[in-house]
Amino acid sequence: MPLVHFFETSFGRTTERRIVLVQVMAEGLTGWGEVTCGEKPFYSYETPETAWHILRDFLIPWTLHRKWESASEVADCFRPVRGHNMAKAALENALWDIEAQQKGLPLAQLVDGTRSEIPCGVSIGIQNSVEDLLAKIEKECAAGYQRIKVKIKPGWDLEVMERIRTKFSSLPLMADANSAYTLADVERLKRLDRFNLMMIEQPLGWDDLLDHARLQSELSTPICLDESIHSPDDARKAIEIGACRIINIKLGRVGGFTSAKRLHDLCRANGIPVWCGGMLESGVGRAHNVALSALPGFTLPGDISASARYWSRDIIDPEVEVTTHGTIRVPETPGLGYTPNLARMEPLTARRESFG
Ligand code: OSB
Ligand code: MG
Repeated sequence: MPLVHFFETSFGRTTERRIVLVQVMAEGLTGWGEVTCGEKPFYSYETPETAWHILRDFLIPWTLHRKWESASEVADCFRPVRGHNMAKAALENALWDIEAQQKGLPLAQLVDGTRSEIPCGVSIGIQNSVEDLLAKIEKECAAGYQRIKVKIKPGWDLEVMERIRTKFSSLPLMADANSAYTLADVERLKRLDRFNLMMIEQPLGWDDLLDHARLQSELSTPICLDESIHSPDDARKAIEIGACRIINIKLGRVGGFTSAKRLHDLCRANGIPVWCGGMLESGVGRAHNVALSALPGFTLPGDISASARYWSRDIIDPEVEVTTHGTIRVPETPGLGYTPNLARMEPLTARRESFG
């Protein structure tokens, strides 16, 4: 699926998504899940190829022809595979979709969501010029989004923030570095404190907690961890050593709803706000993100914006839409609440494999 506009982070530019979807048929119902990994192993080691392999050779054989009482049982069965959380999440989340349909409940309600409307922010990538970035921020503010996140890296940081703050002095603003810095940059990162950012996301190593704790003790801006948190246990350790004050939860990165719910509960018990991250998902993954964001601990606006920001035509009906006050209404119909459109997927499909 070609993106409407390229998306650039400190690890590179994406113009086109290649997405693995999982369609599960059980007891006359169909559930959907999305593997949210990038095309290249830059955000994490997972790619569409590794996900296909792990699903085909391990997770699908372990899941087929078994009686499942609940989607919540699946995570334990997947435990022998170390990592590969995005492959796991796609299949587990499809089963949550089926369970919600079986019980006649909206997915949000099945996973203990309480909100009827969720607050939304946008993530704006690195642009060709600061002028382009300022124009994009202006447009998204006008659309009603409740906070703006911009991507930063060394050389696209202090000056850019200065220009943003000159024009938008009180805008709820944050920065995401996607691991572009090291502890050698502490002085540079400390200079971000003056911009009154809601948080700085994942400034240091993708697999690090300790250095983030060191950095957090030097910064007044809260650190939010993304790449470093793969499980409730990672979150417990991060909180214990003070590596962050906020956590971004992504269903794929943490391995599905079971893990995401536990992580949410742990953060809530510890007074750590969470929000739902995005991975440039198609409508399928986007629908799962909407359901997750209905949980009560998701108090900060997430990176779940309208389908139209990414796709000329999304693969679900209706598409995800955002209100003029920057929210998404949580669907009230059973299951995902959005219908995957097979006819629209067909011409986009490069490969298909069935198991049964
Ligand atoms: O770090 O949050 C991130 C996209 C791809 C990989 C990593 C990230 C992102 C985003 C975009 O920030 C969020 C979105 O709009 O889907
Ligand atoms: Mg991030």
